[in-house]
Amino acid sequence: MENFFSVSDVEDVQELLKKAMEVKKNPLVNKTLGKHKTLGLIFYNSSLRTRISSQKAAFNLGMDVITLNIGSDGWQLESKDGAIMDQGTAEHIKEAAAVISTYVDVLGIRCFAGLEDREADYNEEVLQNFIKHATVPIVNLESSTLHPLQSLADLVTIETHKKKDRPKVVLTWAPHPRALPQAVSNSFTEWMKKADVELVITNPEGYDLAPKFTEGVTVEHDQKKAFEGADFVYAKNWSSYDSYGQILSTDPSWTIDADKMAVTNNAKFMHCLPVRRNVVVADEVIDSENSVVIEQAGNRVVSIQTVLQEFLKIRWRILRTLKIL
Ligand code: AN0
Ligand code: CP
Repeated sequence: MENFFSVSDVEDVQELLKKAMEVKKNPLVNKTLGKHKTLGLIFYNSSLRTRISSQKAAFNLGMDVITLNIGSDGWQLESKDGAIMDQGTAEHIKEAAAVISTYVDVLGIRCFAGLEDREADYNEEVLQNFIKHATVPIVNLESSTLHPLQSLADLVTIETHKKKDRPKVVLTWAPHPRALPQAVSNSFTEWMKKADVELVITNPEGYDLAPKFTEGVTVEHDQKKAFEGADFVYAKNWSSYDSYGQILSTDPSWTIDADKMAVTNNAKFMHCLPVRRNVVVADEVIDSENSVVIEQAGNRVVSIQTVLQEFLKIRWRILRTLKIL
């Protein structure tokens, strides 16, 4: 693994899951692996879980952490190649990525979708530029279209709670007053396709995710039908992909409530958080004993720690050296 940008960077998802379950069981066995190594974290957007779980995981490995909030602390960074920089941006990612690489050993970046220009978002300009110009491994802390650390934590959560070899997992759209990215849902879909689960996605018409993610997956526009027999219900809002970035519906009949959960196979309720109560999910569901959202968020330490461990092991440095030679 050279970077952790998408599921495609992972050679063997089952193997990584196995390592993650070990980390969950024994988080401190590698407490000196990261001695004298530094994790850099760059945030273009807000975060609670990603920021704190990354720090916690680094501490579990004996690493130091440096965080930079672009926007409030850092220079505005340019991501377009060949840009004439006479507007708002003061520094190009080309220099920023190369410079930061001299200070840190692994670099995490969060930069959400702008939700205005679909092509620019789906080209992943910011993260791809960092990958191109950094000389240390890049970890995706949620990019325009993907949130793989969340998906690995989700996979750990499902592995922990599944009662059959191939559980039915339903990813359901839910209403939200703001336009949100498709990153969490895209990523969840691509990771579940590599896991041993029966995946069904349910969303209103007009909210189908990008075909490259939904290819081969059952998409059901009748939410209640999709919920039948589900072992896991994963709720998330996303804005439209077809009418890019738009809110086409805030229909409260899509809110996850106890009536809908009643047709499932006593399903566990999942959400990546932050969640808007009584808009996305009714209190009666998120407060029920079937809700695993807090443990799921706790597994964010497990997912980033598993990834950091991979990069701290000698193999990565040999790969990078050979490439430079
Ligand atoms: C973000 C999103 O939907 O991508 C982050 C989720 C982890 N959510 C919000 O902005 C509310
Ligand atoms: N789930 C998640 O990534 O949360 P934060 O946005 O708080 O980091």
